[in-house]
Amino acid sequence: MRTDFQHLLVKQDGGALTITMNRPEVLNAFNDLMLAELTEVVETAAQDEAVRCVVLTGAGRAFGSGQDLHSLVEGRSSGAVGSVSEHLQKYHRVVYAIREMPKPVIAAVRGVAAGISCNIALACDLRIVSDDARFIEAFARIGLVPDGGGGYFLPRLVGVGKALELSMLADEVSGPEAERIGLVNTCVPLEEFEEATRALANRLANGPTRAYALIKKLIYTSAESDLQTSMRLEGELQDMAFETEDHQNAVVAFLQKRKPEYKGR
Ligand code: T3D
Repeated sequence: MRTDFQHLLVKQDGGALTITMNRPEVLNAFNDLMLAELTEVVETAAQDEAVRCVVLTGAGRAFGSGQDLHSLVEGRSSGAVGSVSEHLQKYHRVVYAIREMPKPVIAAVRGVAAGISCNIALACDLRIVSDDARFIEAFARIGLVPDGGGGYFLPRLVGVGKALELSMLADEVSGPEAERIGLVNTCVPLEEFEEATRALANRLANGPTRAYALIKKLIYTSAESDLQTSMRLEGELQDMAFETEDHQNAVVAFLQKRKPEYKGR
């Protein structure tokens, strides 16, 4: 995997790949290049067996401030951009890549996550945040609707009523409040954030990767289906999980009263 990106820092530590969006002077707002680079690295990571967990984070004091509004205005005035919905397809590609990634993707959020950056964090499988995190569905502030999958993720995470409130009022949600309402999994003090993120990523990167891929499929599909469909799928996926080396070794390890070592196979 190449690592010489202009707006991303990409670092692999064991099986954990950390992607850092790196435009801190604009709080990691997305321009077209950063979006294209992020898409490339996420799609490459999906295929790379050496990557067993992905962490998405931001450089400096923020996770991300959404679409770069300078680029948006420049694009509009030069007539270079087509319709917004065409532009959004580029964001959708990265959202799909995260959801379809056959391994866990963690959003590690410190500081602000606004607009489409917030919704890309919501597309990830797990969210760990610092207590200085601020989530803002900023769209209504500039007369827009939540995009990048926000209209899909929000009601599923926090319920319809809260989703409407966050989208219409576009007020900030702090890290502790985000944990309380289920928008994120864990909120930790800022001074513990890096270490807690590393520990979570290492734990997942050393886990049963193929089972995690099947779990993603089961949970995301079940959220959209009835009990019968879910249990049918559960059977198909469990057949696959039974065949994995990690499952077979973990059962032997249990019987031998030792800790299993997962290889991701
Ligand atoms: O075509 C399409 O794809 C449409 C899709 C749209 C999707 C979206 O994401 S729409 C939402 C876009 N984002 C926003 O509306 C958020 C704009 N930013 C803010 O409201 C605030 O900056 C924050 C609440 C995020 C953070 O506030 P604060 O006080 O912590 O920081 P700041 O001072 O406002 O920002 C620091 C710098 O970053 C500042 O630059 P300066 O003055 O130091 O030179 C600011 O202009 C810049 N910045 C922040 N957000 C953006 C940005 N520059 C460009 N684009 C931004 N989104």
